[in-house]
Amino acid sequence: MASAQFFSILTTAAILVPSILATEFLVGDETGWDTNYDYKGWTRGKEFHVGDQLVFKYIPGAHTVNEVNGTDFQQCVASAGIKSLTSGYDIITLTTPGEKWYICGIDGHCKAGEQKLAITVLDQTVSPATPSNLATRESDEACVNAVVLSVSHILMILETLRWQLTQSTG
Ligand SMILES: *[C@@H]1O[C@H](CO)[C@@H](O)[C@H](O)[C@H]1NC(C)=O
Ligand SMILES: [Cu+2]
Repeated sequence: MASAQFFSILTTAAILVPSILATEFLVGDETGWDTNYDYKGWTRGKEFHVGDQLVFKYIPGAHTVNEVNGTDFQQCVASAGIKSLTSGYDIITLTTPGEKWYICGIDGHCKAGEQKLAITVLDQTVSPATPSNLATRESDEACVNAVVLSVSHILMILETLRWQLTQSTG
């Protein structure tokens, strides 16, 4: 009985820990996805990893999110991109490492309005903390520690119960 519970706890922890470690980035922070914003500046000091998510927030119809390749990014060509999103709250999960390019497909927004974002996605291994992302990494660690603590707490309770059971039957 205890071992079944033990495995279900381990499974829960195995599911929880990676999702806690993933970061969700709101592109452009309070500005969201818009023209005349410095997205290059926004990426400065940020680290993007496989499993993280980008959230593009804008008024539906006002903009689009087009994933393109490096050439189309330079030339602001959105027509034949990799994918196009239009919901106004587009969530992109970064599934592969490498460079990723996003532009707005509305005429002039990329070229004249600088509505373009280029990022480099690193693999999932946790990199050494840099001052700029130390805060998020520390809170990640706090979460992991909390999970580990509660798992060991539950195990302790189970152990106590088992001991009480053997006492009462023996
Ligand atoms: C980039 O994508 C366009 C289509 O949008 C394609 O014609 C072009 O060959 C691609 N360039 C590279 C370097 O993959
Ligand atoms: Cu736009």
